[in-house]
Amino acid sequence: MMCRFCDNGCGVLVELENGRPVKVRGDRDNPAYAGFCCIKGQQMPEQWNHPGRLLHSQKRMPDGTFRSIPFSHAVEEIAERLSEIVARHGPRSVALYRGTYSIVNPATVPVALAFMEALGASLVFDANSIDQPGKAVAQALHGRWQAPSPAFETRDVTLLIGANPLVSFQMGLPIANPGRELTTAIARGMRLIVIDPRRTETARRAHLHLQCRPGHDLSLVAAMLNVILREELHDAAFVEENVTGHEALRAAVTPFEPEPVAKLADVPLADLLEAARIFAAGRGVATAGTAPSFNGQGTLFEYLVLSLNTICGQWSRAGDPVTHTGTLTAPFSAIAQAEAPHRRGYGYGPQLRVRDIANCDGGLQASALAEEILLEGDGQIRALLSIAGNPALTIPDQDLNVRALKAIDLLVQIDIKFSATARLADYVIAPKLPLEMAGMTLSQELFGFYAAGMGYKDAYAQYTPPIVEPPEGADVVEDWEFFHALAQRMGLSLAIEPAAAPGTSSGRGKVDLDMESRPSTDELFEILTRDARIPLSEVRKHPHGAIFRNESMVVTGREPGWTGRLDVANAEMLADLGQAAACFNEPEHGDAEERYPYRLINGRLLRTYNSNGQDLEGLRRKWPYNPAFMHPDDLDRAGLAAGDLVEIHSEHGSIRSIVQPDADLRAGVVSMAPTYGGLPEEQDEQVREWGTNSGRLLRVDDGVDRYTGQPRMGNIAVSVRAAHPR
Ligand SMILES: Nc1nc2c(c(=O)[nH]1)N[C@H]1C(S)=C(S)[C@@H](COP(=O)(O)OP(=O)(O)OC[C@H]3O[C@@H](n4cnc5c(=O)[nH]c(N)nc54)[C@H](O)[C@@H]3O)O[C@H]1N2
Ligand SMILES: Nc1nc2c(c(=O)[nH]1)N[C@H]1C(S)=C(S)[C@@H](COP(=O)(O)OP(=O)(O)OC[C@H]3O[C@@H](n4cnc5c(=O)[nH]c(N)nc54)[C@H](O)[C@@H]3O)O[C@H]1N2
Ligand code: SF4
Ligand SMILES: [Mo]
Repeated sequence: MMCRFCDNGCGVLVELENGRPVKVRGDRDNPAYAGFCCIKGQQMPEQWNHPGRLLHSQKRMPDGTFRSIPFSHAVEEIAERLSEIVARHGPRSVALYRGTYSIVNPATVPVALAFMEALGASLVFDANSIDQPGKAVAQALHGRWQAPSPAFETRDVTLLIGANPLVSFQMGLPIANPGRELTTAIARGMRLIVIDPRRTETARRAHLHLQCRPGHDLSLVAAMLNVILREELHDAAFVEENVTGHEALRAAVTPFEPEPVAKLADVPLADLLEAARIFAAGRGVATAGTAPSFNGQGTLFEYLVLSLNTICGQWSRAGDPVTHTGTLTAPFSAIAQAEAPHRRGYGYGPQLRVRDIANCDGGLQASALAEEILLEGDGQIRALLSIAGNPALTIPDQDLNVRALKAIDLLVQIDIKFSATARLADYVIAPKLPLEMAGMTLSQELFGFYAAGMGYKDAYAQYTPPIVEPPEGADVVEDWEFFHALAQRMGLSLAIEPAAAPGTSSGRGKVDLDMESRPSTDELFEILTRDARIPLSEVRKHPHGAIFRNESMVVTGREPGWTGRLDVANAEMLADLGQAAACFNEPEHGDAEERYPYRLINGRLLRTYNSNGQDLEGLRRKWPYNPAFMHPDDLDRAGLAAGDLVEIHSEHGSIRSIVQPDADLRAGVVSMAPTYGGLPEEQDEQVREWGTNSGRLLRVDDGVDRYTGQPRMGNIAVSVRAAHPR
């Protein structure tokens, strides 16, 4: 079966005893994952049996306690309250938040979006907006190469910036079994370059690790472009044929001289030069993780990464093999030609009332949700349907978000447990766990289109049937069933669209769902994969998953008369770059530098997945909380020892945390796993048990990316000092 504890979708085997899951291990017969299964996936039995798991939907009583309620009653009551709200305030007063776990079941998002559309409601907030929304906007401004980046087997260089794929299983190495892929690639000579303030699990295996100060990624990439263009190391033939604006880019990166940039980022100049030269000489791809997107200019940064790939010609050419040919998505062609930018990618409807934020290709900005709930007047959000995310812990400025979620008229949360958000909800819908639902690798496949260097390396697919029944007496549903049932109650008709890679929509349009009776999950899966290259029925014949390579698929040559070009000199991007150039060597945090001498960064832990898994004993053994990791020398200097309670202050707020040494971190940096802790009022007492929410140190209006609305979420100026238990 397919593990869905995280987005990696491992092929695993589940041992059952009397219909109950007891053990999970990797499936050696799975051709892509080859027996891989991490410690999180192994906890699925504990998660299934967990006393905190919700087996019934919950309703908040007037006294604040929760009572179990049959799913059908919950739907009836929610439909009634939503209808009232829409009748009084219009459909704009109803918003949706789609969290990370909404991709566990590929039918969830399509049905939820269909519900919103049928309701005429347009405010759909997306967790991606507080992740790497600039990636999609940058792509729109840069244009798209209609063939993938070079196949992983053919790469001789990989550049990772603020990404740790050996822990995150995403971002820059093929998903499935990235550790094994990296070992093989390094053995055949691929050189890995990592830019990260921590000597991470991934950086340890790098040919070159630039252990930079956080927050200098934009300058570092601009300096690499400077070196490459100045030394004429770029792919001149590719640029000549396919790119517009490289002279303007050359001029714009001129101020980013490698010497001062290396000095400010505190990396050896020789290493920065070598990184630029190796990357330009090799065949490969540069991919960034979350960290650089958190530094206030994610769109511009991602635009520079795309430009770096482009001027070095890091895209497949005519005749190159295509290894990821798609399986559950519609067939697409790979053509060695540029699709010129033809849309803005940001600044389109719906327009929010606050901070001049509108929608963008990276999703509607979730950090504006609280303000839209709290700001009275026309267009105020009065109901929020929150699916499989945890906005009370994950959106920057926790105190503000929790205040808003407490104030809203109707909060419905779909959640497997009483998460921080669920505890604020009026209704909690109890969903099935992945073990109890069919699944398929469609979401994983679509990752391949998120950014260059992501997704599967092969045309792999798996379908998994449900493995176990929900525990006896449970009244749980699949997430999408909630929206279908709600639509039925409210007299709405839903239609969903088959999944397709960007730019390859079949044009056959949407499919109406049966609104009389509930469709089956398999029926929905059939619709979603209607145009698939490999029919779902074929994929289902391979219970261990299979690779459906199309050996004959190669990149074809440019179409006759084609004139599209990739743009590396978008006017707004270069204007922003000019501004960045004017101030890149000024102290970043101004007057705050002295009072807040450390920089707080985010670093994910292997044993949890965002806010999920923190309650499972099997995962709590190493760290039940999220430590504030610091370099041992910094701890010594501050008179702190492992396990000490500290106060961490930023200009915006303060939290309590427990420090732990990490000699792999550079000095001056504090690294914490984000999205931990409970509600703000509980955190001081529970810091050793559940950890702390570092999002309380953030502001929603500080360091905002002007294209996506994403606030600064990393590289926060902080102070750290010993605290005494209250
Ligand atoms: N300060 C700071 N903030 C951040 C980040 C950061 O690095 N620093 N990272 C950001 C990023 S990259 C992201 S993607 C967002 C994530 O933000 P969200 O998507 O909002 O949060 P998650 O913690 O992924 O949501 C997990 C929720 O889903 C529930 N859940 C778990 N399994 C299932 C299931 O099978 N079905 C259903 N229905 N629910 C399930 C869990 O109980 C939990 O409540 O946070 C962002 N916030
Ligand atoms: N085990 C596990 N896996 C996960 C998740 C999880 O919570 N746990 N979350 C999932 C989600 S939602 C996402 S979006 C992905 C994220 O995937 P990644 O982006 O790979 O996430 P991280 O592991 O936090 O890696 C970020 C790296 O950036 C470094 N860093 C911090 N600040 C800076 C900086 O200013 N510059 C540079 N160059 N580097 C910096 C950190 O030290 C860290 O090593 O992971 C996914 N996978
Ligand atoms: S990496 Fe993700 S999908 Fe694979 S076993 Fe671990 S939690 Fe499950
Ligand atoms: Mo994320």
